[in-house]
Amino acid sequence: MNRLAKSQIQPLLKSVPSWTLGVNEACLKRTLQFKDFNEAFGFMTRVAIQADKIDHHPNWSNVYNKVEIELWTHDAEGLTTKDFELAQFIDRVALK
Ligand code: H2B
Repeated sequence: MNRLAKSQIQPLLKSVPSWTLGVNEACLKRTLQFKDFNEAFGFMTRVAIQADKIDHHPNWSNVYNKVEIELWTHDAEGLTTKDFELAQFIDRVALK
């Protein structure tokens, strides 16, 4: 899968307004805060199951109720459409 060019990324970003771009369009970033650890880990579990299903995994960290996520395609060394698909999935899970 090919790394997206800057001109391709800008319109796709509109579909994931909660995400910001890393330096040099290297990744998509989002920080989420939940009520407590149980809610944060439940969210991570739902995302992890989907990530493994589509073989596309987030770089993330968790401290208590906070989850910091960075998405990029390691093989492409940048962003691909798979990152935007996973970001959209994460946004849907976060709303529940
Ligand atoms: N996740 C992400 N974010 N980027 C990848 O390039 C990637 C992945 N590659 N998950 C997959 C796994 C690859 O390593 C396996 C072998 O399919």
